[in-house]
This record gives sequence, structure tokens and C-alpha cells, in this order.
Amino acid sequence: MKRKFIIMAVISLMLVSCGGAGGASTTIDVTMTDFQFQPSQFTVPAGQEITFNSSNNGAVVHNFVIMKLGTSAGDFFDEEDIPNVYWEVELQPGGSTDTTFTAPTEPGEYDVICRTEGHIVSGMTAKLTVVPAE
Ligand SMILES: [Cu+2]
Repeated sequence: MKRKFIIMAVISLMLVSCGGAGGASTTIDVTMTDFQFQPSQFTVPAGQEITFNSSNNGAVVHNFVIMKLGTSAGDFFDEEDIPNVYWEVELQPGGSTDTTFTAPTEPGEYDVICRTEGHIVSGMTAKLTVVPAE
């Protein structure tokens, strides 16, 4: 009886660790519209290769731009923000992409924005949370 309990406890611990660090996923699925990212919260494990699947269902060009930790493009993305870009991808209207990138190695909250003019103020922002890899 006691042994059975221990086995169950071990199994549930294994299930918890397989679930990843707080729902972190190595896949990002995002739809871009005029002017939103859906969803707008992503959690990935640090330093891992992330599969990035996205489609642009809007009528204009959109971008998924991850800013470096501790940086923000503010209300408008301009020249001075370019060195602060960690990774980005651009999608034409109706376009889609299936690509990969390496998650930042430093855990934290990263700003995600669309750098097309006027889209940040239109609400095209998201959050990328990087958690320590298991
Ligand atoms: Cu946009």
C-alpha cells in the first residue's frame, strides 16, 4: 500500500516536470491582424530553439519584433531602436511563415512589437517571457 503511494508520487512529479517551466513552450503560434498579435503572451525556455509559426491575416505588412531585454521601442519604432532588436520577422498581408529562432539565454520579460509605422500605438504589442530551461 505504502509502496503504491510512493510510485504514484513519483509519477506525478514526472508529470509536473514534463509540463515544462511554467507552461514554457518551444513553439510559438501567432496570428497577426490589423492591429493585434493573437495571442499576445508567450513563454519560452531560455536558449532553446523555438519554432515560430505565424500568419498575417491583416491587410498590411506586419512584423514580429522581439526587443532585447530591458529595452523598449516606446510608442514609435525608429532608427535608434534597431540595435535593440533581438530577432524579427516580417510578414506580407496574407503571408505566413514557419521558421525558427534561438530564445534569449537570459530569463526575463521581453517586449514584442510590430515595427510597421503606427502599429505600436494601435496596440500591436505582446510579451515574451523567457524562463530558465529545465
Ligand atoms: Cu503590424
